[in-house]
Amino acid sequence: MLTTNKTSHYDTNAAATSTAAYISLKTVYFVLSLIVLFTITTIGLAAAALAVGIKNMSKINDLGPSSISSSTTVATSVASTVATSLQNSITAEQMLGHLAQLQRIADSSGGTRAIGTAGFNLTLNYITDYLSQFSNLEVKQEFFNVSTWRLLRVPVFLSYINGVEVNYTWGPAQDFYHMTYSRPADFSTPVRLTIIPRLGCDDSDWSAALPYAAAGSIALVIRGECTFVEKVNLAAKYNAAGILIYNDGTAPDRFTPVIATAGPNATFPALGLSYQLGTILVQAAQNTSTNASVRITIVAQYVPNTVVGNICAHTVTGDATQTIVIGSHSDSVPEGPGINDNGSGSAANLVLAANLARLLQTSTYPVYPYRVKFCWWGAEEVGLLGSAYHADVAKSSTVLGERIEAVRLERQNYLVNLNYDMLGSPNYIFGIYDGTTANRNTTPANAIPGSIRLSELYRDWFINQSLPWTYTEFSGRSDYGPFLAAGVVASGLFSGGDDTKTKEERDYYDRLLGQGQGGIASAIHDPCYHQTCDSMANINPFAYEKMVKAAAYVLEYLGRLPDLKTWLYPAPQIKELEKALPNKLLQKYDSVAEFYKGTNF
Ligand SMILES: *C1O[C@H](CO)[C@@H](O)[C@H](O)[C@H]1NC(C)=O
Ligand SMILES: *[C@@H]1O[C@H](CO)[C@@H](O)[C@H](O)[C@H]1NC(C)=O
Ligand SMILES: *[C@@H]1O[C@H](CO)[C@@H](O)[C@H](O)[C@H]1NC(C)=O
Ligand SMILES: *[C@@H]1O[C@H](CO)[C@@H](O)[C@H](O)[C@H]1NC(C)=O
Ligand SMILES: *[C@@H]1O[C@H](CO)[C@@H](O)[C@H](O)[C@H]1NC(C)=O
Ligand SMILES: *[C@@H]1O[C@H](CO)[C@@H](O)[C@H](O)[C@H]1NC(C)=O
Ligand SMILES: *[C@@H]1O[C@H](CO)[C@@H](O)[C@H](O)[C@H]1NC(C)=O
Ligand SMILES: *[C@@H]1O[C@H](CO)[C@@H](O)[C@H](O)[C@H]1NC(C)=O
Repeated sequence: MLTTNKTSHYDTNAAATSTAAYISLKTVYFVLSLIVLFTITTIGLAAAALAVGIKNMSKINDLGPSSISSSTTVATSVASTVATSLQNSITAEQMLGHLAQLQRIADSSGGTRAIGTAGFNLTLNYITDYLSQFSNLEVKQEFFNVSTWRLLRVPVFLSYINGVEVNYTWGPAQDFYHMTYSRPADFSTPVRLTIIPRLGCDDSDWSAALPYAAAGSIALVIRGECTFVEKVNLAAKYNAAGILIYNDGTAPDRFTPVIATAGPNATFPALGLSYQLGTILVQAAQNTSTNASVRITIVAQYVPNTVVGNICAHTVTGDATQTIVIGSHSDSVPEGPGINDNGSGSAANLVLAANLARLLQTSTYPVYPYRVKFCWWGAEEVGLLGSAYHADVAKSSTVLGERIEAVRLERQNYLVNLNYDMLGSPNYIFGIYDGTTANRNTTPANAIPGSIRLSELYRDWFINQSLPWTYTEFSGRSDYGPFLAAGVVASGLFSGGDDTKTKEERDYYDRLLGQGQGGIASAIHDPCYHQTCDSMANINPFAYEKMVKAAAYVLEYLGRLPDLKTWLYPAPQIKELEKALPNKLLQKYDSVAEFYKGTNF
């Protein structure tokens, strides 16, 4: 998850608060070109054919108390609630058991589960093996290619002011840090610095660069107002030789280097600087007689075809042409193990999948008329590539049960996509995607009324449980985006990322949860967002369990509706919306662009 999902919380940068995190270079990947080669191998995985991973897994299992090593954990917890509900079958321990395994995988793989690393592959093996061993779901993997850059050495950054060379220190809490997607660089001679006035968010800023034109210069830009990617895109438009985005020192967590992504359009080196270094360079660059210039060396290897996998597992009962898709992402960012982001979503999805599969096999639990498909998307952290890939394939699929065809609803097989990203943030909110905020320029009218209904269904669950809840932006910046844009109703939950808990929010949560339980005002929801400390200790088990119970409630509710399609796609409301909206979408949804738009400022 790379997004600030709430409106007007664009001014935090959790990553910049990092103090500890040094990254093992062996494992630092940064992804650049996102041209995904749409060659695909879909492998149906019969449980019997799974000899490979099982061996590894039993090794993993021996390490901990996860439900996988003792199938009884799952079995008993489900068995005792057989006659009741999916919701009652959920316990935090089940999710935490899986998270412990994901944490071990990250620990054994250089601290990350990012795509292109062993940690990512082991994550996929773990999910596949677990489902094959402990559920009767039909498991399928699909593979696609993503191009990445792998950082091979610590980048070097030198300044020359009045002829004096200074060599700065790389690191998230040091002087500078490379931005994800930065291109390699090796400036043999220093390149002049220039200052982009104001915030570098408009053409007028870039055409007023001082003392030199942006073209051919290294541009110094302060963070703020617009996203990092927007600044980088303008730097590209004005032919800058590189970009340095520096922190603004406006809060205690805004002094360390900006840690950010440059987005896939960067064609030049892009670094985040500390407030102090930014200030020094701006001062020097203002005065042309200092002859301020810099040298940057970034050594990285282009890895053209990193194989990334999606996993989907579906129930063996239910109508395939009416499928409920439950998604979460399986990758982390390179900077950390990704336990809340999105280990928490991945583990929740595993528990939902295994528990539902068990319940559906018990005689007292009514079989849903619909197929349920649980998916773990790869490469979310580099632009929602896994889910976008799957949705694209579904749009041209001729396989019954795997089709997205929003225009002729009777041929639409994927009825709804429920997305679970971060669910256990320490300073959490009970966040529900607000269907009313779907982008009207990229979302077909028929997906909107159902998405609003789903928001209300989650909300009512929290209200009934006397729990607080918060609507969060439904921006298309997570894995549901490609489905929504294809006309599939979508919704989901989000416990908060790099945005800040307000005092009002804290007070409201305090009121409902008990004095002192409402979290910390003015602190971000997940202080370990995209960092090494996004580990097991970074999970709030109470919030996590409630979120997954809410997810279970909604799944069961939908599964038991007599006419899900009509509930999700109410014709009168869709007609009304169609009248109000232009009959053609004004904008094509672009998962990569949407994803990076969400990057904090
Ligand atoms: C968890 O899943 C969500 C939603 O798909 C995603 O945005 C997030 O980045 C994921 N986090 C990790 C660590 O995989
Ligand atoms: C990925 O790229 C490699 C090398 O070009 C190719 O051999 C392979 O078939 C591709 N795999 C997929 C799944 O597209
Ligand atoms: C991960 O798995 C893919 C697909 O099987 C393979 O091509 C790749 O080499 C593996 N990567 C690592 C780091 O193990
Ligand atoms: C700058 O420091 C780095 C890291 O200490 C070192 O590898 C590099 O050689 C230094 N470069 C110069 C020009 O001093
Ligand atoms: C500009 O830099 C030169 C050389 O360092 C210095 O002598 C001069 O005082 C500076 N001028 C201003 C206005 O700071
Ligand atoms: C300015 O700096 C560049 C690079 O360090 C150098 O080549 C050039 O001679 C310097 N010019 C002056 C006037 O100092
Ligand atoms: C909330 O409680 C009411 C009254 O018991 C019930 O009718 C409704 O279905 C419940 N809704 C949810 C979402 O739990
Ligand atoms: C990259 O540039 C293209 C062309 O200007 C633009 O359409 C696209 O949205 C940009 N991508 C991102 C991630 O900003």
